[in-house]
Amino acid sequence: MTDTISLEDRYCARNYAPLPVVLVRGEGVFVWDDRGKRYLDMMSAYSAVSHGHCHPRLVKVLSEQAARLAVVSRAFYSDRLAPFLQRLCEVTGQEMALPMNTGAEAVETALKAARKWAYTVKGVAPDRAEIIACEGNFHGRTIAVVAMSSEPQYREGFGPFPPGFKRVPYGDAAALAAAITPNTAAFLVEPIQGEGGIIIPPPGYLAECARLCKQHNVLLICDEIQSGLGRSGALLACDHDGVKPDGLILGKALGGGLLPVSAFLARREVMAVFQPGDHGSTFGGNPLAAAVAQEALDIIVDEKLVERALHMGRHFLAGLNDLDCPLIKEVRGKGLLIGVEVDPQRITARQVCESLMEQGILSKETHETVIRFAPPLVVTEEQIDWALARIRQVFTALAAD
Ligand code: PXG
Repeated sequence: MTDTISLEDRYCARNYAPLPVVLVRGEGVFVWDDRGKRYLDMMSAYSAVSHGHCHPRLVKVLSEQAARLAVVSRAFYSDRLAPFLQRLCEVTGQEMALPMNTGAEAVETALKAARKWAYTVKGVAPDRAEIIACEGNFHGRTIAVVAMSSEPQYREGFGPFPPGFKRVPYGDAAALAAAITPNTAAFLVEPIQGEGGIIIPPPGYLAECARLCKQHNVLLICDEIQSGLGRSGALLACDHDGVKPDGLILGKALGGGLLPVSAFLARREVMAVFQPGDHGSTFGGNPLAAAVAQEALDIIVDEKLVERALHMGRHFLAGLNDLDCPLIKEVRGKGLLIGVEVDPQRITARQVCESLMEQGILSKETHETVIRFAPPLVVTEEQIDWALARIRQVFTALAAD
């Protein structure tokens, strides 16, 4: 184990600080380290592994498609892309999709769509389009995306940044109303802020934002890369507020935990801004990704992963609320996207994650104070109860220290 860790430290950029565990195998909600110890994965690769590790149906489609045709680029049609995007549009209620690979690329795609829509449809003067984002947002790591970030570490040393972005407090529709100008192209928002600390806005917030956007001819673009595809106990977290956004960004779980697959989806009128040559990606929409992602969507329906996330999430949240430990400041979540905020005067989230790891539960802190619990959506009630017993032990032991 130490060999692997020191080798990675020598050859891999130190842009992460992993917990000291070397994982070698995964199956369903479990992963195993190089000593054969089993862990319940409560992180799911930041929600990318909603289907569980190495889902047999996904592995089968992946290997069959890999042996048939994997990558051709969008210079040609493939028999896999159209059926995948048709299915994706049907399940999300959107009209058209632009396939990419990582989340940040799909966010960039949304920003480009919004700007070009502002110039060609809304009539904003050249280079004056503004996009409004939220304090505490997380939309990825590219330069344009971190230009929107309020987190100093994500920005420091990476400027200068492109102009045209503004921020408003999250959860405050009045602040959005005050920030909108005739040049506003879009409001970009996470229905639940994941990386920001599992922050759930007040009920009705998104519906009020949607009303304001409609009133001012501003696109409402929801980043559901982390919150979408069942994670929050609804197919899309914006469904909780009955909102259908003008633009929708998906990633992570769309690739079934096997491949990076993302997409920007929108109404026909918005997507129509893209002409051949405007935007693209060598790998975006490749047949291998399309086949896996289509199967991933089918599994969400067949295995009722949305309903499972809702019920298991309620059970898990109730159990965490019962912990009643002085180290815990707040427990919050929706579906299986749950955060436990600890008192920074008494403990760091990292210490809790390290103790959980010893007990066979993998999780990862977000910021210094929030422990994220986001298991694969296939998790069972017994597995949650098993985890709750260990989480209780860990908090009791740490509180006694
Ligand atoms: N939007 C949201 C809401 C996300 O949570 C992204 C966009 C970017 O996705 P990609 O595929 O480009 O990473 C995310 C990603 C990290 C990190 O270390 C990223 C996420 C969560 C935790 C850590 O960059 N979410």
